[in-house]
Amino acid sequence: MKKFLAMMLALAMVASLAACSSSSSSSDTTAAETEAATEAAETEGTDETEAADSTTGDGELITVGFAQVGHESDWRTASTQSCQDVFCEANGYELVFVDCDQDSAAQLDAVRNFIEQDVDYVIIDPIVSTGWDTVLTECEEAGIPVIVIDRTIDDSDNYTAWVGSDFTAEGYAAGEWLNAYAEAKGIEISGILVIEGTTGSSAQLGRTEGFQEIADNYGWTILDSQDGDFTEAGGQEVMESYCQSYSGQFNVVICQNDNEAFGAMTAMDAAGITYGVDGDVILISFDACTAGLEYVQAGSINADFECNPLAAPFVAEIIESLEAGEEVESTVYMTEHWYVAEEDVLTSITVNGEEQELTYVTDEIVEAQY
Ligand code: GYE
Repeated sequence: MKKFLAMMLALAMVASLAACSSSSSSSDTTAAETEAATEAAETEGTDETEAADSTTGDGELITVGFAQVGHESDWRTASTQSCQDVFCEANGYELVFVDCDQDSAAQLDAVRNFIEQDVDYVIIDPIVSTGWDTVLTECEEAGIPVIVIDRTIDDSDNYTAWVGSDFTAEGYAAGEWLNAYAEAKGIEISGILVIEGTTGSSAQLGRTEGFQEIADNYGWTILDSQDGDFTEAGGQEVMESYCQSYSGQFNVVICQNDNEAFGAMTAMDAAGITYGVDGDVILISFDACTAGLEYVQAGSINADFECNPLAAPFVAEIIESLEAGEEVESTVYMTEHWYVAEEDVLTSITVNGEEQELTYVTDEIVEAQY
């Protein structure tokens, strides 16, 4: 899903830069600033909650309805916090937040309620990537711009912009890291077990596809790949059954998010299976939230492929531009880092011919993480 069409809305307004926690200071938001923010998203990622103050000339707040996936993971908590920090009254917004609890039908209802409430903008983090066409048309007919964040919508491009991560690239990186790491350590990959994220979510689809492609290239055996629903309980349950079914047959476990990895570690502990830098099983995770990085630093997770949840400031920039009648970038990728537990084994990997740096986890990195 890549759209490069830009969109303009004809509402001019004065904007100022301020985070909710700091006092407002006024300055006009220009196209150049918006472009700079987009650039920053692509090159640096963002770890700030600073956003443009959208208070209109007449002091009216901009209403934003956000249909959030749920509260299944640390990543999700960070994403929600970021949106609540940015779309607050001090920044000129009224946020209507709905936690859809991983229920796709509830998410469609939430968007329809936003239309009924006549919000100014709708933000959707789509639980699954399909089934969106009708409701997006309804938003369009109501004249409400939709901004999609994080996961993608794959069966419609009827929305204004998307801000998120390249999940397939994350899967590729995990695969290439595994190959380079196993080679460097002289480890033969005997069998791989995957604990997937929510079936049908673009995060699950992309990470699965990316890793599978690399596994096929190297002729690895993926013994099993089951849905752990991006939760700790799900990860534990799937790993418990893996420990029984595949005892002695695997030495790699890939969890498609940190919380699943936490559950998998509990299950492996109970089964007496060692993992991580000093263990028998190489453990790979995605997200790299604070708790995940702590486990990387401790050597329990070998490598953690970051997914940056702080999209909200970039969404605010897009809204500011739309309010000012300016063109917006319709596709914004967050920048991510690949975190590893060992400093002296590998410093980079090659993914599709491109050299990508690996980041060794230190105290400073853990402290700075969301
Ligand atoms: O990896 C997981 C969360 O959509 C990228 O959803 C996100 C995923 C993230 O539950 O922790």
